[in-house]
Amino acid sequence: TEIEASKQQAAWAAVDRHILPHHIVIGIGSGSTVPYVVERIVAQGADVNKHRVFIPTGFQSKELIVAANLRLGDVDQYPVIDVTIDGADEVDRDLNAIKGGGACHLREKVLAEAADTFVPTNAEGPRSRDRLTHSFIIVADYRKNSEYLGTNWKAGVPVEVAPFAYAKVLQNLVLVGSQNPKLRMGKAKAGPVVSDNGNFIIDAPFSTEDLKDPLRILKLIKMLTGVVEVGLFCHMAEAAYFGNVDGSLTVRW
Ligand code: DER
Repeated sequence: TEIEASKQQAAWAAVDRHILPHHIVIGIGSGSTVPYVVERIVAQGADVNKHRVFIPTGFQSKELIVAANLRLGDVDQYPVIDVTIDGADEVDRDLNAIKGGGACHLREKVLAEAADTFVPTNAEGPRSRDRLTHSFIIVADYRKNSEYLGTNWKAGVPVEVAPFAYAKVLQNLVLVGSQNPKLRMGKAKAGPVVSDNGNFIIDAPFSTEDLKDPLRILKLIKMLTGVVEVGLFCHMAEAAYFGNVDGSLTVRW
């Protein structure tokens, strides 16, 4: 389909430009676009991949890496990652993203943040945040490319919560402006979706107006007791690749 072709196009272009021979530790995201990222990395050949280690953002991501016969690593062994490539549910004009459609956004955000390249101020001086280069790259089909968050993605901001606290968090999300937040229920499972971390997911819709300042909404939600992580990735992505319906590619940074 056009959507699958546009996912593949975005993924292949991002790998070709951002997964280079000297990149060793690579974060692999979750969802239906990242399989095209893995296939393109495999196509770079066993010689370059045998030196690399691949860090998953959840069970599905781990299965992808193992099935591709790539070396699996953990973020506790490799806390600094060269490049992380991941999908998104929606991306705005400032490269802020809604993520968590696949209920993997806690580990995704940890790996997105770990993909920082610190350039020290000078060789002698202490390593510092002289120039922080996020090597977190988003790949997505054209449906995700929006001016503002909430334009196309109507399911709400995914919020990972401790199961014990979910009812309180639902109430408090309304107080901070969410319209009709809902506990995410399983489709092929009776009861709520449970994340790879054993937590529940709440989908919290906010108005497009509110989501024009996603950082404000992120801070409001993150401060609610019982919230584990929020599917708003603000000022994190270095670039975003979108495949278009007509076969062209849009790259934003
Ligand atoms: O949950 C996520 O953030 C995933 O990255 C996912 O939403 C990406 O969506 P995709 O299946 O369209 O790639």
